[in-house]
Amino acid sequence: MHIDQIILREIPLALREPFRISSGAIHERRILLLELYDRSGARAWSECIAGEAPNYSPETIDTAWIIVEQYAATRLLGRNVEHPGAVHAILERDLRGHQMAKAGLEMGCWGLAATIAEEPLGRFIGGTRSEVDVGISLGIQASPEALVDRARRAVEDGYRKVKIKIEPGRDVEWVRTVRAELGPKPHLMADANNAYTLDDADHLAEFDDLGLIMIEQPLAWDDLVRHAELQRRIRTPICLDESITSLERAQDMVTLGSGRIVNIKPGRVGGFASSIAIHDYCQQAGVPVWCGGMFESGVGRAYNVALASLPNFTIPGDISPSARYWKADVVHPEWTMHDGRIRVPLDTPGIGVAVDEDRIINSAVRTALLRA
Ligand code: OSB
Ligand code: MG
Repeated sequence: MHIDQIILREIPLALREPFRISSGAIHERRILLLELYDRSGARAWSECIAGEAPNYSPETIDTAWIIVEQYAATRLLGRNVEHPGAVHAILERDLRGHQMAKAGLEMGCWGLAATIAEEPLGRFIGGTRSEVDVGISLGIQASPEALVDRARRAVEDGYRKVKIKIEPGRDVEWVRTVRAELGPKPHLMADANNAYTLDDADHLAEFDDLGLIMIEQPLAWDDLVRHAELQRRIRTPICLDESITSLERAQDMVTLGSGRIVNIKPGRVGGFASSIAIHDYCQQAGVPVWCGGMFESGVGRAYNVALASLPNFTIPGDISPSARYWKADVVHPEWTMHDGRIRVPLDTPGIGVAVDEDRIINSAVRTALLRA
């Protein structure tokens, strides 16, 4: 692989409905897409998941743009890279943090390598599934009744897991209402996005009789030690999202007992090599993993679907179909769900979907062309 050009583009993508989590709301995504060109003429699209504001991680689309443009892309341009598995180390050396910026490039290299190898991305990385189980992430609603209504519709639509965003004042009682209305069967979980402290441990323990499959990231975004203390005080398994930014943090989670499940978002951990390493480590440690989402366009979703085809992704991912997010996605075919599953594209080499290039070029609000 020999990348000689990378194009960055930002496009606006309006959400069908606003999405609110404990740390902020979004109405429209600013999507950062990358296009990588190999010297052979092969090309691949990828996506950087950084958000609009630094309320999930310290990164934003604007910081990611600067890091890719000024520091990271030059390390790959004009350089011969034997295998995409080597890219993570190239980008890590003396470039601290900025996992999302690095991951946009790193994952693009995997997409490009799979394209050149004429293999579907899922198979190229060792995926074994031909379908992945789908969950939905429900933002904080206006009332418990509205939440019950959304959750009921999700179950009727076939989603295999319903994740409920929570915050103080909209937590145990709201989830209890959903459980009471929907019965014991649906797989329910809660995601707090750091809204609590250890002082809330007794309150969080009230989730224990609601049969949740997990509670995601109740405490601070970079914490492991307090999560370990909390896990000793509640029975509901803790799943870490924000806190897991590398293989080492996943190992620390297991060593400290900070959680029992890992949400892997490839963008959050620096890309596919790191995601696969976390997957493999968790598999041998007996820790289930699932693929999280960041309201990606269909391009980022292609990478999540491929990743989730690895064998230890045993819990349904936040990989909903295109229509859950957008009026029209930027890929063809759009991602669709059948019986609560999304098919892993195995007939097409590379990321498995075609990108609507005209629409992306015409709607780009900024573009940067980077050359060797
Ligand atoms: O915590 O998982 C999260 C979206 C934005 C920021 C953080 C999170 C989320 C989601 C979205 O839950 C899941 C999806 O993409 O469907
Ligand atoms: Mg989360």
